[in-house]
Amino acid sequence: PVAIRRVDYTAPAWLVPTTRLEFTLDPSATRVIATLSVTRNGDHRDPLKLDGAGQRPLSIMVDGVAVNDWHFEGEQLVIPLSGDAHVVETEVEIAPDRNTQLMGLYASGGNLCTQCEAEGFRRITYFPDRPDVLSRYSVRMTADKARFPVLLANGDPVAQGDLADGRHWAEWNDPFPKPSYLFAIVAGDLAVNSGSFTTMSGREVSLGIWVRKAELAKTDHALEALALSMAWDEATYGREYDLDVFNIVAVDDFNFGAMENKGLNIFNSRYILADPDTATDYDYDAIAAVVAHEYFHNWSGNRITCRDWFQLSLKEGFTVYRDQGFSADQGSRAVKRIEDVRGLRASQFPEDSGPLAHPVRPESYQEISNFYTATIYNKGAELIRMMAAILGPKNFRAGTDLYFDRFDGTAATCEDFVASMEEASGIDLTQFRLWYSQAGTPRLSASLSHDPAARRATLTLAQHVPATPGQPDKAPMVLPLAIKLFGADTGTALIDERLVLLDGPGETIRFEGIDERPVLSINRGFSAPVVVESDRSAADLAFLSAHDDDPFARYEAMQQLMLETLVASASTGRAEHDGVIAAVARTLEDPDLDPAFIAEAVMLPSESFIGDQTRIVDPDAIFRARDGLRRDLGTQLERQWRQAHARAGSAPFAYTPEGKGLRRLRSVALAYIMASDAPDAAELALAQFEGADNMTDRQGALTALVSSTAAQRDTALDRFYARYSSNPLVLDKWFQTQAQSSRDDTGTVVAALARHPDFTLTNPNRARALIGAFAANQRAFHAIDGSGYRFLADHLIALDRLNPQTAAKLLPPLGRWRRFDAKRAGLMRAELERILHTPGLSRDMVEQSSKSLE
Ligand code: HT7
Ligand code: ZN
Repeated sequence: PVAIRRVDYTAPAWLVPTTRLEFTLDPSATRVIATLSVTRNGDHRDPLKLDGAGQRPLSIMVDGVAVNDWHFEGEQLVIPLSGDAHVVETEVEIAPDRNTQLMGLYASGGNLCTQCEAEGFRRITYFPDRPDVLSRYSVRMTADKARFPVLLANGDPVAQGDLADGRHWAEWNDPFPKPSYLFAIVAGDLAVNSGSFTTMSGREVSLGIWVRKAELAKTDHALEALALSMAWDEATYGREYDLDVFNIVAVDDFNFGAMENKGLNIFNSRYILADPDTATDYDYDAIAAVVAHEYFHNWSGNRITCRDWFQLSLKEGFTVYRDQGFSADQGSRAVKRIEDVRGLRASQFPEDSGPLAHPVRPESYQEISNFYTATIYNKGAELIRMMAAILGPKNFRAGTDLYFDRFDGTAATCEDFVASMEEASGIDLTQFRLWYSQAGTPRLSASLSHDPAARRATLTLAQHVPATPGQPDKAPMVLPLAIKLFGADTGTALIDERLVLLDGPGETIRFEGIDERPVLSINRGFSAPVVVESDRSAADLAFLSAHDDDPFARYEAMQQLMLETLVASASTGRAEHDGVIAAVARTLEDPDLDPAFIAEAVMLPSESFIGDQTRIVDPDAIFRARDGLRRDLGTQLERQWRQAHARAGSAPFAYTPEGKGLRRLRSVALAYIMASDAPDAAELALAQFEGADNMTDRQGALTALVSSTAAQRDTALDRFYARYSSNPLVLDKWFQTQAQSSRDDTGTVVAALARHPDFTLTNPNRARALIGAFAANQRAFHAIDGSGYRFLADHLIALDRLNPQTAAKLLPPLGRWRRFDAKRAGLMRAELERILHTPGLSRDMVEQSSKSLE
């Protein structure tokens, strides 16, 4: 496999100022005529090289004359050109209905749609398919009118008409130069939920959410989220929308969440469709976040795109940071931050400490699709957040203004972004840039001592960045650490919060005038994405969980207390639960706390996060330790859980921050009541399931029941299936919930579900719901007989033949073999070897499996 390296970047030899595309659409044989105006870029004699994948040219013309002096270099079409400007026309035929990879032009639910990021455009036509070639596109589509009554493309509609033979045509024009990965068309039988938005300069924009007619009633939330996003980007970043039309189309078969194609976003239907009966609060939140994310890309991604794919985090990290800010402003900032940090720890931290670790700006890749990772997206967002903290809000906004103004209409780099921040603020970010080039999660040790006689507290900090593949030695990073001290007796703040920038291997900070014994609150708000190792006692953690005035730090103290308890009991087998139980009781009984915060704070760390704290993961011991603490919490606080459950009460469903918080607490409380083994627990869960007027409560009850052996479990699963078997998105929940069960028979149940008539590998959502959820189930996946590993490998090999991208994204759990005992490690490696040696394996899977074995 060939590695593409960042240092090898060279500017494109030819530019393509304009592109005309004519599609004659047919699911089994679509003709594409591409007319490119090309201009030589610089002083060279190189031929024109156009990327292609899977197709052959039917004809090639240069300046209106057929030519045959072209050849292939691999899949690149090489055309010698004598002058500095030419018009090149190619014609190809492609088969969308045989496109199971879902890249390029493909069929989904009888409609046709495209996915071009990162390198899908080359599967549609020959083109320099790289993000730094920006072109103005005009598109004409011709299709059967009965089958494809709606024809959409990027930009603004220009004209449409009927043909005599039952076909019709439409022309669209996008005035903004864009890279090929932002190209999109859709043809289908779709209905629209229309809206409008008046921009800050008074322009009227038509908004449309396009779905199958039967789903129209589920699109209001997405449409509202779109208008809210447009207003938020104006208010927060001064960014206005630029076309007359903004369309979103939902499709069922999609490799990712959504795609920000200029003026024509295409979405996985799970991030559009919502009504109370079928979508959870989590789904509603995710829909708003993804709609916002794709909309925000119009500036951070489309108007300013990436010079090359090594700069992917330039658009993705910044856009995640922007969508996180948007979501935080819609509800509770604290709860949003807790959710984001939990997500980072669940997906990015393990990536950063495993064989697939890579810097936020990678140095090389074999298959770029493998680099749409939590590191690029979520760690990338943390980098922007740290710069915002270091600069302060005013300077940060000045930096983004400068960046947007200076690089508008160009393909830029991460360096351009950081340099804009530096120039606007006058703050030197030289060392900060290491965050872009060094992989690995820094570990920070923090120790606070107190000398009452000298009235002084001394904080000793030290950092270490662990080795990662290809990076054995690391330099110290800049860590912005928000710090505060509280008096252990009075609970009062002893100093105001301050931002300490640790930029060396270690530092000692003195706080004068401290009489009372101080308790350290550090990395408040998760100001730096690091692992903190502190010597704070269990009593101090419990104190912070009750008294810290930063909700995130309060949550964090509780998590740390739980983690230390669980790690100790997993390794010694002895359970000492009193401290956690008392701290949880205090939180539950605090009348001033938001129920949404309580729900987050009282939830135990996941089994995988507990495992991340240990050198060799023992999934069975971790399960026993966690289950034991859950049971003790359930039993000893049963009265409080029942109160919390009842408090969340019977108010009719409303998607409001208050409603969401109460529902969240309700299901967390129900899960603890189930854990208490109270005789009526399963009946209570079934009653919540049956009485629910919304999916959040119903799914919460199903999740509480699915790990139990009570008869109510099967009743609920059967009723759920009967009610929702015709709704693919809800059926995904049915598969997923069962794959997450901690019952002893989950491996067998999941194997049977993989043979269920409703299971298919051709739909990525369904594959992820069962296979992905199973691989994240620590107990079942890591069964000591290796059956979980074998199951995953069998399905990834099968999935790779259909959809390599989706298969490769599900492989990383096998790559964590170094963290397990010799027996499990050997079994995991054997499955990785089996995958790697499968004949015809995709480049995506070769890269993931070979790196995972290194
Ligand atoms: N920028 C989009 C990435 C994306 C994608 C990547 C690979 C394969 C399929 C894909 N679909 C969308 C999504 C985003 O970050 O907004
Ligand atoms: Zn994105």
